[in-house]
Amino acid sequence: MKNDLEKAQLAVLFEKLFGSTPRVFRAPGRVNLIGEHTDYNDGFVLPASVGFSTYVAIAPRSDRKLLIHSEEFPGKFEFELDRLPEKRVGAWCDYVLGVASVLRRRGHELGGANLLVHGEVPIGAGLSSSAALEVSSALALLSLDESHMPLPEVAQICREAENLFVGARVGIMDQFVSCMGRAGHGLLLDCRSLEFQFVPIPAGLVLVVCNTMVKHDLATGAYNTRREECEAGVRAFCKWDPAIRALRDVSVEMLEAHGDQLPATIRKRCTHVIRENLRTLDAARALADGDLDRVGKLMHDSHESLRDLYQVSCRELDAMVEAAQGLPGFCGGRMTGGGFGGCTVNLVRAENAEDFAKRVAERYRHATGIGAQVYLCAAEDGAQALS
Ligand code: GAF
Repeated sequence: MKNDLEKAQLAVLFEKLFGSTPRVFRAPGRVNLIGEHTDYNDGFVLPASVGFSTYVAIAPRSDRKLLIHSEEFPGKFEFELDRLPEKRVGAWCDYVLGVASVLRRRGHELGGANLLVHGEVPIGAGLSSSAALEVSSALALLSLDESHMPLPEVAQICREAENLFVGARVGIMDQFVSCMGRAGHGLLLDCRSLEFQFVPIPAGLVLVVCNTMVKHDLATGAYNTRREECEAGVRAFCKWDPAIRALRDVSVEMLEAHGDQLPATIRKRCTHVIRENLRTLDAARALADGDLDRVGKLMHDSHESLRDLYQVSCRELDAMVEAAQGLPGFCGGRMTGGGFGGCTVNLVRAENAEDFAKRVAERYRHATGIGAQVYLCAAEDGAQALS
């Protein structure tokens, strides 16, 4: 219903702007239930796609220009398809351009097109507005030559766009779940093999996403540093077992045997990743069994590990996690996404969700002086063509 409405409104606007009837594509943002900073370590993640989406309307042009417009993001961009920039231009259109450039490099003959973007995923909140824009743009651009690409491949193209064009060394989680998410389910993904399974989220639970409304500047630099620290960990463990290719391959026994020979910071980062992988598998089982006490405990441990070992939390995220404790209907919560601001995710019983949202925001304001936004979400389906 909501998607039909968004599609119709965007199509009307598109016709007014460009004088032709578009096709419309949608891709959602995500929350990650558990499995943080594990994707680029070939590990496991358990995200869900949520009801905020980015919509892209597209229609071909007769020349070889790419026009990228949006009503809510600033700037109207025009590029020659045969002279696309090699690297980011420093604007939101980079996510679209990056995808176009990777598709062309892979041999897709894109023709000229007009694109109109409508994004409702909160920006900078750690809910993957960039993956939603990449994936919806990829589906739109692929429709130009009627290409049928399996969605997991679309996810890989989008990740490549972000790694090589935008210059952010992200893992595959966000793009994958934006493509493949399923209503009512978390998606347990093996980020090495890309095998996945859907884990039902017990009926009667709401995903309450609490936005701290802060995003610290540190985020991008620190993300890349964490990746380098993990790589340093892999190099160290390789000395003890040359078969180790990623932290995914390091067992807890190996960590315990050799951990004290690692520099303290590297040891902390490795400990987080190795144990977070186990917690993620454990949480997927517990969620499927409806063992919410166990899921809650694992989410709690995940947050502490991200705070103390991986050191990607911040005062506001900790305050938001703290604010949820003990509220009626609360089953578990933690920071979600890359960290240094953004959101927490909370599993809350449906009958308590409205009250939880109000009270968590009050407590957070009391602790930090900041007015939060709180979203009551369900896991929704991944990307799709709407027309
Ligand atoms: C960001 C990245 F984009 C993901 O790939 C993932 O690494 C996440 O941070 C941390 O789990 O969202």
